[in-house]
Amino acid sequence: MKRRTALVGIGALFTGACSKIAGSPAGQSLFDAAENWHLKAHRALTDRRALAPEFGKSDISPVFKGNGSVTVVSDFYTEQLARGFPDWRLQVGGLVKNPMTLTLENLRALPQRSQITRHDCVEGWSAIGEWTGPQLSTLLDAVGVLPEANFIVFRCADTLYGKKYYESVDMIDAYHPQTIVAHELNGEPLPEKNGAPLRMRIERQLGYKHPKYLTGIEAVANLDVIEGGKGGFWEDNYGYQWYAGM
Ligand SMILES: Nc1nc2c(c(=O)[nH]1)N[C@H]1C(S)=C(S)[C@@H](COP(=O)(O)O)O[C@H]1N2
Ligand SMILES: [Mo]
Repeated sequence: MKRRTALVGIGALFTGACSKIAGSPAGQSLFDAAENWHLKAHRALTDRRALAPEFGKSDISPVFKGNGSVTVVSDFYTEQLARGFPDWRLQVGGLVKNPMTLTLENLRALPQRSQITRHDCVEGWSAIGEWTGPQLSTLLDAVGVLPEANFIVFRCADTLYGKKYYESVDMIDAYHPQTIVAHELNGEPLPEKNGAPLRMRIERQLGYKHPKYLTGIEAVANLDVIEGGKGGFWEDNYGYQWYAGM
């Protein structure tokens, strides 16, 4: 986290984070948009590094529904799902010193974090589940994110309504302690509908910011050159806010 978060004290967080985003063309349009009362108010009123609430085992929802894509339509996926994903690879690259390609075994060998959290979907449902996996900060520290990088983009294997799913967050959420690359839900390998074999958990954000079927993690300077330019599938195609912090 550590590196970036350590650079900014609580006082500097507001100006530091804002000037970084405002410096990029995508960031500028984000700031111009009417939506940004939410981002600005949220940053002014809350410490974005605070933890999302965590719950007890008895709070875990009996069913954690699948939403959006509930599988990946490809022969590779079907075959890998049947075999426990031996050939699934997570690429970690972009603006980094040492890009890496990781297997599930590699990810399981890292220090793990488990957290029982509530997932809130904008469509009006919530579910509580226990997620386990390495912190994203561990991976980012391992590859060495370059100072030019302002955002982390998440690549997914699925398409939804004919478009590739992807998402992105800023460095505050990327290095947040509850931002993990989850490979387990409730102590079992991720179910197909919930994003097997890998999905992000970014607990201070709404449901659509938690990409499933994860294949890549990419450090970038600007979001305007990625896919539709607004930082995510819902943002590009359906006008959702990029900043969905809670
Ligand atoms: N790759 C991918 N990730 C995704 C989606 C999707 O369709 N594809 N849907 C999003 C939405 S809107 C929600 S609410 C959650 C749903 O997660 P769940 O299926 O585990 O309930 O995943 C998010 N991540
Ligand atoms: Mo959602």
